[in-house]
Amino acid sequence: MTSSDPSRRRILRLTGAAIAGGAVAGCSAAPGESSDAGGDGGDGSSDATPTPTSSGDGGDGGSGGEWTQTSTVEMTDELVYAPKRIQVSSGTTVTFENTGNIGHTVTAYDDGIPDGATYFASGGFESQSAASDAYSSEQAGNIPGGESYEHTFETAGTYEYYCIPHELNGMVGYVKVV
Ligand SMILES: [Cu+2]
Repeated sequence: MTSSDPSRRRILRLTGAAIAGGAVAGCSAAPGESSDAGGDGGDGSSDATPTPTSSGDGGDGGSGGEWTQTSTVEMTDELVYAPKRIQVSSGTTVTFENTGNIGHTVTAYDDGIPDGATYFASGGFESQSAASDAYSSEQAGNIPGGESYEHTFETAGTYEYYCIPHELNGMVGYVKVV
């Protein structure tokens, strides 16, 4: 169990990009890279359907997804969290690192965290609506390229979070705490 697995990470990134590809046209910020990333996008969770995955994915991380044991999640210009699903032990601090140029947020769904768990969102907001409102008005909570956000996960269970500006591109991720 090493903390990273480059080959798996690459696979997840590619499938994630393919999933996001259908809706990327809506994001005018993508520099250069048009997302003709090919692939079939089929990691079993969504069958590459271009429909938004806001909360329909459920709190279990979707069906058939693999859980990567790592404490680092990259946010990329492909508008994905990579890996999309990670598993950590209780007490682990997870770093969400923006490795691209496009800004992102890490914003938990109010109803996507275990009972008794602490709400988390980049910008330090205490609820999804607070995070969403602050982002809308002044882009608060934005994580620019090269910067990162950390959160320590204590309560066991599955957490679902999303990127406010790219939720409709399918930029949603999961953390399973065991
Ligand atoms: Cu994003």
